[in-house]
Amino acid sequence: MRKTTKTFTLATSLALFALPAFSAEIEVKMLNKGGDGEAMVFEPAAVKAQPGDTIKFVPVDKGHDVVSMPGLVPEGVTEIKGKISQEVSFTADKPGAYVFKCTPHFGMGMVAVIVVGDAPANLDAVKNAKMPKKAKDRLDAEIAKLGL
Ligand SMILES: [Cu+2]
Repeated sequence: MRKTTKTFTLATSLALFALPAFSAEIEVKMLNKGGDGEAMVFEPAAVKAQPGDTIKFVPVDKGHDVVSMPGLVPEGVTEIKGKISQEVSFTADKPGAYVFKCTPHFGMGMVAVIVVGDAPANLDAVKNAKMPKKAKDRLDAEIAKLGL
């Protein structure tokens, strides 16, 4: 009996792996303080996603917003923008890098980068973007964490 169950489980697991388009929902928290002690953060601030995944920004702490940065999203992506303390979800259909800021805390380095697919075509634009030093430093560090 036990053996049959095991065999069935293995077969089921293999079938799940074989599904081509399994899309995930990835949650990014908006926080006054991150796990590493840093103030005003998206957590995680760097996300690797696959086309079709949904990214959900959750205002765990109030007073934050999430806004895509002009020129720092894949071509053809329209602005993604929430109001202060509002949850925002979007489906990352287009491959590339998406940079988001929190308007009130951008100067304090509150940025996030979502990379969809393996080789973002707009990575250079993102790396060379002009922004406040704290935001730039955090963005550089997060891109490095993704190995890009
Ligand atoms: Cu904020």
